[in-house]
Parts: sequence; C-alpha cells; structure tokens
Amino acid sequence: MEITSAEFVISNTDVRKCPPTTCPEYAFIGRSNVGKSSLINMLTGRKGLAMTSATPGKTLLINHFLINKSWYLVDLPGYGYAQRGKKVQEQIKRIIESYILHREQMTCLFLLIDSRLPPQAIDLAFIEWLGENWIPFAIVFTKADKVSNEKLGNNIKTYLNKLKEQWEELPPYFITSSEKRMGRKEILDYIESINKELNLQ
Ligand SMILES: Nc1nc2c(ncn2[C@@H]2O[C@H](COP(=O)(O)OP(=O)(O)O)[C@@H](O)[C@H]2O)c(=O)[nH]1
Ligand SMILES: [Mg+2]
Repeated sequence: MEITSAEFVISNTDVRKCPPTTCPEYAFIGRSNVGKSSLINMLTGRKGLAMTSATPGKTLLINHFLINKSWYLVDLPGYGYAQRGKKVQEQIKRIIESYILHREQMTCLFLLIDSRLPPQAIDLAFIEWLGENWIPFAIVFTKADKVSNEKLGNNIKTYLNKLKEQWEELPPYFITSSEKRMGRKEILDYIESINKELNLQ
C-alpha cells in the first residue's frame, strides 16, 4: 500500500473526544520508549509526524493521524514508566484501557515489544488482559537493528514459546526496525488486507 497522505488530526486524553468518524483505527501501544512514535513515522514516511523522544514517558495523549483520508494510525501513551509516579501511571492506565475497551473503530492493536529483551512481566500481563477482553492484536518486535541476527532469532523464538504457554493460536507478528525501515511493507500490507475486508478502498 502506498501512503499518499498522513495528517495529524487531534490529541486527547478522553476517548469520547476522539474523532467522531467511523474510519478504522490501528493503534500502537507498548512500554514507554519501545519505539511507537518512531514506528508511526517510519510507516508513514513522515519523520516528524509523531513526536519521538529519547526521554521515556513524554506522550500522555491519544494521538490520531489520518492516513490516505480513509483510516487512522493511533499513537497511544506508553505504559510501565515507573519514574512517572503511581498517580500518573494510574491515569495513563485509565486512558489506555478506556480507549481499547470502548473505541469501536479500533480494528487492530499493535503491541510493540523490544526485540532486545527477554519477555517482560508487564508486557505479558498486558497480553493476558488483551486476551481476557477479546481485543484483536498483533505483536511488533522493535529495534531489530540493535541486536545481532542470532540474538534476534533467539529472542523471538523465546517470546513465541512463552506465548504458546497461554495461547492456542499465536497472534500475527512483525519484526521491525524504524532505523532500517524494516517490516514496513509487511505491516502496511497487513493493514491493507484488513481494510479490504472492511470494504474500504
Ligand atoms: N536503533 C533504533 N532506535 C530506535 C528504533 N525505534 C525507536 N528508536 C529510538 O528509541 C527511542 C524511543 O523512541 P520513541 O519512538 O520515541 O518511543 P515511544 O516512547 O514508544 O514513542 C528514541 O531515541 C528512538 O530514536 C529503532 O528501530 N532502532
Ligand atoms: Mg511516543
């Protein structure tokens, strides 16, 4: 799929104030600093579209980007940034959960996982919560340029094996590097196939 237009539309902390359109939405979530905003920029080919930062925990907002005038990419606040303090973390949790549970337009949630690390308890707990709530999701392993191919392969295998302990069927997964533009076509093709099923374009 070609991206012909990508526009920032609105930032929110309240799901009720998200765009009132019925376009399908593809949302990106994961721990702070995992590479959500960089991935959105890489997918759209617009460097400054989503705000990226080397300091974790900057985005506390739900950000909507309209793509090809027909569907949205959504940058969600990152979870699990301990330095932020309990109260703020609770607030972010509420924002994330209300978007995921109540936003009917949300078609698929892309959960970003740092490909350099062994499975993290906070991500596994989040995946379990997604399962309990029947949320359609796919996994995106990020920062693949930062590990050797061997380590990358092993880490992903370990992750999938961990998921198999809980899941009969594994979710779709993608291996990406925003730095190397890796995984771009795969994710965009996946989104396109869902849009087609929804009879969009
Ligand atoms: N090498 C490398 N760095 C990345 C990649 N994706 C993100 N980063 C860096 O990781 C940091 C956090 O990225 P950001 O997109 O702001 O993460 P977010 O908090 O999940 O939105 C930034 O310094 C990015 O430059 C990647 O694929 N490769
Ligand atoms: Mg971000």
